[in-house]
Amino acid sequence: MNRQGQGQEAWGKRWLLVWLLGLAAVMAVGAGGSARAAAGDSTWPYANETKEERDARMAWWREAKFGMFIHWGVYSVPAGTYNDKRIGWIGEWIMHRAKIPVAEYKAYAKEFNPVKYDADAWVRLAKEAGMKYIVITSKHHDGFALFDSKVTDWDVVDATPYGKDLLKPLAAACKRHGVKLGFYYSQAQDWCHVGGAKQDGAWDEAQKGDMDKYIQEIAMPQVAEILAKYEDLAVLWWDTPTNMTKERADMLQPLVRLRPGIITNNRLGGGYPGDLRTPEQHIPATGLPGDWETCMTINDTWGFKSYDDNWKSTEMLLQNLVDIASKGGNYLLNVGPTSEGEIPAASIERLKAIGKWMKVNSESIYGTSANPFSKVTWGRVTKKVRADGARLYVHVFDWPGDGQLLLPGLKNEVAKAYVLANGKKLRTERVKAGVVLQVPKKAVDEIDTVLVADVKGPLDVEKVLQRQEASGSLTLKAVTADLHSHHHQLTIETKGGMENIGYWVDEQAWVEWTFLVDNPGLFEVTAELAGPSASTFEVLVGDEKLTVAMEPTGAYDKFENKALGQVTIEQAGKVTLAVKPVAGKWQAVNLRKVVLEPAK
Ligand code: FHN
Repeated sequence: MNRQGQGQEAWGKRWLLVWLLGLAAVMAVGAGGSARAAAGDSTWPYANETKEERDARMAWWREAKFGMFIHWGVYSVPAGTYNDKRIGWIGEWIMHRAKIPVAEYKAYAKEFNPVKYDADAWVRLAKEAGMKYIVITSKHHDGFALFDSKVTDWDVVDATPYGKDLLKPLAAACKRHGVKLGFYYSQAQDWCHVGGAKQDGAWDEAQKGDMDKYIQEIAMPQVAEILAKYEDLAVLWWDTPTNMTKERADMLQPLVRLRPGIITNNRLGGGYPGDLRTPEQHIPATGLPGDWETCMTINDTWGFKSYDDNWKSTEMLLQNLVDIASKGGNYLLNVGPTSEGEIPAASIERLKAIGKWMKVNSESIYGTSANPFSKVTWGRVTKKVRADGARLYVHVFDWPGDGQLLLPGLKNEVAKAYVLANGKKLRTERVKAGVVLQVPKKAVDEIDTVLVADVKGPLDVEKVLQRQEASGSLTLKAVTADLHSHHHQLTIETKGGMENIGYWVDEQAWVEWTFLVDNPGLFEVTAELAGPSASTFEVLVGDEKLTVAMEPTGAYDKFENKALGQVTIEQAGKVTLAVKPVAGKWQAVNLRKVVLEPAK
């Protein structure tokens, strides 16, 4: 509603009160705080939290594992097209990418009329998919609020024909269905309000202004509004800290105290770590320390684009969920509804398919922790540790043709093993390399059949090294590599149904495999690689080094087998093979595998 005159004054007084309360709370922490946040600052509201308190605060989120991200706003009206031109990249950035003037962009709001919006159906869909929480864009970078903000008229109530708060019914539906609710809030970038940050600068005079003033007059009161108004709010999801100095972050951070116990992410800026790390559109190869959440799109956009049909398969989405759980993270999977309020059918279809699998197998996801084994090539493992042992959930993506599934290095006795979907008991056999589960001929689920193995006593798994095959060859796959990169930037991604080491842009990043050789000698080294540009790297095996000048394959997904040269392995035993970029001559390469074959 328009808050002119009296209304504005009343709001101003309320806001001042909220702000003073926040400030008082900050000062209280400052006086008593001995423990400090990683950022070393008392404005971090959980500075004095003990480990037990933190565990209790994070408990629901750690149990949940799977959430729905919703990017919804005025950008769903142009839906990727401006002046009859398809605008590249993600849909919610259309205003920025096409440099649409503020007044012109704001006119789209007149067509934002989500009459088909059914908050209850959205929450039921999330629940059916097995998602335990929802995070929705209360305000994205275009500055448009999906709630009835008293701070601005650039919101759904004042600027659209729909005229009703969109978040209220969602909050009510979440409460009804026991789904946790979080709000995304773009605290720094705001392309419509004066002074908000604009990545790469403003493109319209109407945007220019003082960012501190923007933080004080728009971001702070709006954050206070959402925290005060939506009492069940469980997550505050900051995004893109463009120009967010420590001083600016310090203005926003104390507000978090208005909703005690709320979880925040690491994107506020100003050096604040928040509660979660948030890898975007990729899964860190070996997970991350602490709590983390990979957010991902189902197609290639967050906000709705009418022509983006590059939908990921159910198989990929489901295996991503399992992969993330096996590395100890959460999966926040996005939907981008239309301006009429509909979630695209392709998203619904995939979420329902995931839900079907979750109905049978969700106990292998919720509340689980990371894989205890050295990397396995047939799938992933999640686990639940109990006082008297542990339950292993063995997720089989590639069903073994010989009916034998090795749990490498498992020392514990297996008390019982069965197929989760039908309870069918499995025989187990202890072998030198670990424990073998004798599995049926056919997988129960083509995408991921889950086997359960209950083991006795404290979990005891020895890291098992890959061994040379009887033929003398060794296939070193992407999934079994140890990745070394700054901020866990290197990752394992899937292209053409096969995993590769990807995001290898940093020439300091390198990878290695350690394996056992029984029959040393001379080996031919080949690798399956892809990359659009010429690139030079070294392959180091023991004391030997091959310098490889790779010809381009044409594209990042055009893989070719390349002969790299020959190396001699002198002695039987443990051997390490590393692949390292040559500084100054490196261009990103995707690597599927390195193969060593005895030379003829
Ligand atoms: O710029 C945004 C983008 O539009 C989207 O909201 C994603 C979701 O994590 N966050 C930013 C890019 O990191």
